[in-house]
Amino acid sequence: MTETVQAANPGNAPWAKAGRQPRIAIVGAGMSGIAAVVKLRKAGYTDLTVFEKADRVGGTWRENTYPGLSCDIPSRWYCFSFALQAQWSHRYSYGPEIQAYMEKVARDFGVTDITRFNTRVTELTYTHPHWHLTTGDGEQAQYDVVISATGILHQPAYPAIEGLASFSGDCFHSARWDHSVDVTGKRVGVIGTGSTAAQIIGAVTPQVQEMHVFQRTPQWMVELPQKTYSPRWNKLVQRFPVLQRLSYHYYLQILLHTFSAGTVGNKTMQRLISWLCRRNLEKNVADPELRKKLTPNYQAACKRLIFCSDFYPAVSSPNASLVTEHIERIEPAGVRTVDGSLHELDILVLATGFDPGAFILPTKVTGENGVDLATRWAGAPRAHRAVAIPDYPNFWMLEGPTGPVGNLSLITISEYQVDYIISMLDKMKAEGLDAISPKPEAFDDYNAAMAEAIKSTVWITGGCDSWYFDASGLPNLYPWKPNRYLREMHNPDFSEYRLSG
Ligand code: N01
Repeated sequence: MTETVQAANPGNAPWAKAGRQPRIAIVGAGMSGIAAVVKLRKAGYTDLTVFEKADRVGGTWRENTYPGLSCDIPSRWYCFSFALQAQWSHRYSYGPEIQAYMEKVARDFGVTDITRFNTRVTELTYTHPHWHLTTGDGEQAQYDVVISATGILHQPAYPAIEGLASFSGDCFHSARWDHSVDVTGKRVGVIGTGSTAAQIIGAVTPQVQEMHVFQRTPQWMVELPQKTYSPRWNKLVQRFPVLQRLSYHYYLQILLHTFSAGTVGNKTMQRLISWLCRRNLEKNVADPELRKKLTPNYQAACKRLIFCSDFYPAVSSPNASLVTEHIERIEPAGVRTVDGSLHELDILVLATGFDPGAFILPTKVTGENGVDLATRWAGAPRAHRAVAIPDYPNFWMLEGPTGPVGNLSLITISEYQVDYIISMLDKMKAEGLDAISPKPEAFDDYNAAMAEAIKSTVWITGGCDSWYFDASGLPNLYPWKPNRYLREMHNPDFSEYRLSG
């Protein structure tokens, strides 16, 4: 431990002027942290330390272990461009396979070697031109650059429902699945009908005695065109790596130009998404009453579109009931709804989502002039091009606020963001700069343009509420086509930045 502190404090001279490597702290060893290490090293930045609060890499794929966990982005695209893999068992991978892939890539590329596991970063304080990092153990160290790779949805949101603590059965959040509890033959309740709930309900309903689905708002969903890859096909892909690369780009382009384009104004795509959702509902839910209850009153893709083929058959099965009456309170025996019914349960699963405004919080991040990040954001996190914030020099975010998240591979987005950060580091190196941060006026102009553009996206025009909305009353998302964002990441405009040194 002492060794790390000493190594991190060899001197106060700014790295680019002193002609040495920048000491870079990366917070989080999920997929964006892994991407950062591999790409930074390849670009020649080798003095890297990763801080990971848990005992393994993997981020969201380590935290989420619920039954049915899978990724609705095709496997051949949901992977690192520098570590394409031929051997995927399915077109859409299940959670354990993705977690194994993350661990393998982290091992193969030496990420685990430089990761300090079980080490939570609790404070980051900027004193020109360095960042002072404090861990949960009270250890302190100094870095030239900090990269936040914490992900977005990592703080479970527990519903504020009266009596929740009084439930006498087993109760847990979807992201804290209790594997010691056997659901077989039990009366199970699931609160929520988002992407997570849909996967859990699809997987668990056939095993349980009763499945009670507590739906506050219906969701649009399309079928997931899942398929098993044959060993023969995987062998062929392995033998001809060009097929891996072709598949990667094929899925990237398809998603960019279809579902993603549909959310930011492409009317043809919007109509196609709506049609696919309606057809899915009509095809897979025979009971007209049930279909009515499952039909949203807002436009498809307004909330994050769900890709799931198991949910409708599960909720239509004889042991399932869809409860649309609102929850009044939770009692020791189960869930009481406003119509007075008590839904008696053995197990209650809270598939109620996450705090979408967390990002690097609750780490206390203090920028220039003592500006506290949580205070600055005040529930409406903003960043310049989703990666940087004025008054927080040499601090970069992967998957930061207002990025193009949604039905896209976040791995690709992270990789492009790392390329952007590398351009900034190269600039600092070439010009001997001490610090780099967005100009407040560039940040304001960018965010004003986003606030205007977002009004015509389906996230607002679609007429729904979702976790995309923050305290500003607007969705915390990139309002233009995601390929524009990818271009921006590869063409940084340094005139938007304050370059000091
Ligand atoms: O969470 P959510 P999630 N009483 O916030 C309901 C990603 N993901 O974990 O719609 C009753 O979407 C809430 O109801 P309402 C993906 O980006 C990806 O499912 O607010 N109900 C909603 O139904 C996704 O968008 C994959 O009215 C309450 C649900 O809980 C994101 O994670 C797989 C309630 C929360 O849905 C989050 O998905 C899974 C209350 N008090 C997830 N509070 C992939 O395949 C909340 N709800 C890549």
